[in-house]
Amino acid sequence: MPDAIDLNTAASKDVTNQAPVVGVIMGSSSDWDVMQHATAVLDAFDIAYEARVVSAHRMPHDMVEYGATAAARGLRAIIAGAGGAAHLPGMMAALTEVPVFGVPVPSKYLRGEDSLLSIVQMPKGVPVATFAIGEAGAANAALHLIANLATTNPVLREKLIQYRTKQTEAARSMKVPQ
Ligand code: RP5
Repeated sequence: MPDAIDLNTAASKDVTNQAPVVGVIMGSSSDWDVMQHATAVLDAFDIAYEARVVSAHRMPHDMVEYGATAAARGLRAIIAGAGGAAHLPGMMAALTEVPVFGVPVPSKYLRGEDSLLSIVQMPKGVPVATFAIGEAGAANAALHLIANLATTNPVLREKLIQYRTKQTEAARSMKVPQ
């Protein structure tokens, strides 16, 4: 797991001295419990990222600025998580040509079905690659992004194959509880 960080007090988390290639953004620090499953995968694959709160509704001008500068700052992908009226991934996709991977965060009353539908139902022409609600979606967004980067990066491809092989071995060694 990555270091625990307080996104209320930390404007951003930059994991290495390298320029980030992935932006992990979320609508609230309350999304971090879920979104840290994306950054844990990026940590495991040594991908330089930044993690920030960029609320579509509470800080819309910051969101516009983030999207407008994402490509020029060298971001190759953005993982955006939000819950409820989850406009952040879609708005980010509208603001930049950098590919956006959307993670529906479980919400208090509708358990994230609202988040999922808000993120997945994009109008034609402005895509958000949308993943499962919650932790699996966050981790899989990062893994899918890595699979894309690995198509042109043999070192990353080898790491991804090793990761998948370990997963297969773990599944094969599973026993049904007696
Ligand atoms: C959304 O509202 C956030 O993405 C979060 O999932 C949800 C609730 O935010 P908080 O009230 O917990 O800050 O914008």
